[in-house]
Amino acid sequence: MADCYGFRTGMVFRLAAFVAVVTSSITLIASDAPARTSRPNIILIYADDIGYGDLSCYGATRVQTPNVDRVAKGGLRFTDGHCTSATCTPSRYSMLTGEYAWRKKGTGVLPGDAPLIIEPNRMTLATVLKKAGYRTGVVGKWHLGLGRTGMDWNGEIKPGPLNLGFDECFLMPATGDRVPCVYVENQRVLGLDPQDPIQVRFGQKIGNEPTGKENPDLLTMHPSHGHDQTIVNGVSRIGFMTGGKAARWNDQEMADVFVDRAKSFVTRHHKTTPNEPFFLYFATHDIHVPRLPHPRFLGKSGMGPRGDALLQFDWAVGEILDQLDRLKLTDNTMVIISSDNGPVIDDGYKDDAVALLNGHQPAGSLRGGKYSNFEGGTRVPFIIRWPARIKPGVSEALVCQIDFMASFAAMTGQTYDKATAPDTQETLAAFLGESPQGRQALVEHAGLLSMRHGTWKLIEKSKGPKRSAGTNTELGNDPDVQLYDLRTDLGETTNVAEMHPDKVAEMRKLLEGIRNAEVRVTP
Ligand code: NG6
Ligand code: CA
Repeated sequence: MADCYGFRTGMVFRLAAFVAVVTSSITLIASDAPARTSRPNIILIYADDIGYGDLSCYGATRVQTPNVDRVAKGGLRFTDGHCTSATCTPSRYSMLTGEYAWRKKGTGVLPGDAPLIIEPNRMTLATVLKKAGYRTGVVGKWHLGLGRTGMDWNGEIKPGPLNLGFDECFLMPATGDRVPCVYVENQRVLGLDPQDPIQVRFGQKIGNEPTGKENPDLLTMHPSHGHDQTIVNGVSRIGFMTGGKAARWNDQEMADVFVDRAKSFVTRHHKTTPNEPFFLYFATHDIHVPRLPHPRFLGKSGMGPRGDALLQFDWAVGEILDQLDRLKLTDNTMVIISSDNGPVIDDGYKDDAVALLNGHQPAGSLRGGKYSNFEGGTRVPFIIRWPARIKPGVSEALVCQIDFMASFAAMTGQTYDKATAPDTQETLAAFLGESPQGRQALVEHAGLLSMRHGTWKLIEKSKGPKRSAGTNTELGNDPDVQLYDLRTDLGETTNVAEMHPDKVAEMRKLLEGIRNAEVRVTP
């Protein structure tokens, strides 16, 4: 941890020095407050592993997602919208903190017993909105660690979201395929029997419960790679747990449970504090592995559990939309739909996802997917609907989830802390469809850092493997530097680095500047 803080402090110091020069020593940056600030309700629906081509409003034809399409039709659909990273934890970290996760060690995909990786009381997206008078809540997948190292899951689970600006939380602590397979409501495991305490461990077995490796006969879904440790509900997971039997989730009911919680958050705040806006961060488990949607979706997509989970995600979106309609909140609620990384087909379980794809292209016309340096890693569905303010349409602006913090601060007339949120940029006009210009530049993060500048894309040299062994994703590694002109080559098929040495040099310099935090690129 000492290293980690040393690294961060050094970076923040250099950045702060730079910011001080350009802002005449103001530490708390007041966002350029628009003449008229507004406080719509905000529901951020954050999917897990849904790719650029997985939704019908982004061109999918084998699967239909009418509820997501409803949001796209009534809002702004971005064709160049990004998470920051090609996996979950770093994307969520960046979105909530306004800092690129790669600046800080220990922000890769976390085990289920990881301590909270965002410093308690640090300013987050939720804090900014809370300062603006919002009621704030998070429902669903967290995966940013909870408590401190060695935390007892049977006691108070803290620090967590309640120390980061959220008034309430209802969580899956890590991922569906990682223990502990229990829900955490505020600071406790829900439904825990004190006579049957939970213990969780990664790396080494704990307790005597069957595992996928030792007892494959007990499995109802088999791993294809990894995922052979404690068996919960017939599915072996990553990590070991024992006890907490009464508290364990039922995978097939998970979407219903999260949707109920999300809806009750909305209803409660609408009833009790009708004059205050709310911010709900609703992070679904769908469509991450293990894909075990409710039986009512089984077989409905014709594409196996992955397609069925997509239908379940779409249903969840529809439930939220209907609820807003019923409560007459639609007009002044901003609904955002996006995803934490690109798509993956076989992510570790034999669920026929590859065999039943049936021509479906989860990343659309992009190359790569989850884990990849190609665009498929971070370019994801990105839709914002706010009927009272946003004119429906399609935007080609380069936008990123990391910019919610600065942009919503501007929208609500709030400040945020530039020293701890160095990478968030105010792109509110792009989010609202009032400008075709989003960011000029964005660092995309997978195994490497890649640079976007306008429609150019630079991928650093790498001796890494071409494909990931388990998932078979094209990772975008190449011993030569790669430059793509996405305007004419969205699928990153033709490396034009040799034809444009000046552009390569310019983008490398830009990337180095941002990496060393000596350059700020303003939108
Ligand atoms: C990988 C898991 C994968 C998934 C991923 C995290 C194996 C072999 N693979 O390590 O199944 O859980 O981590 O996904 O264990 S994410 O969407 O939360 O980033
Ligand atoms: Ca994910």
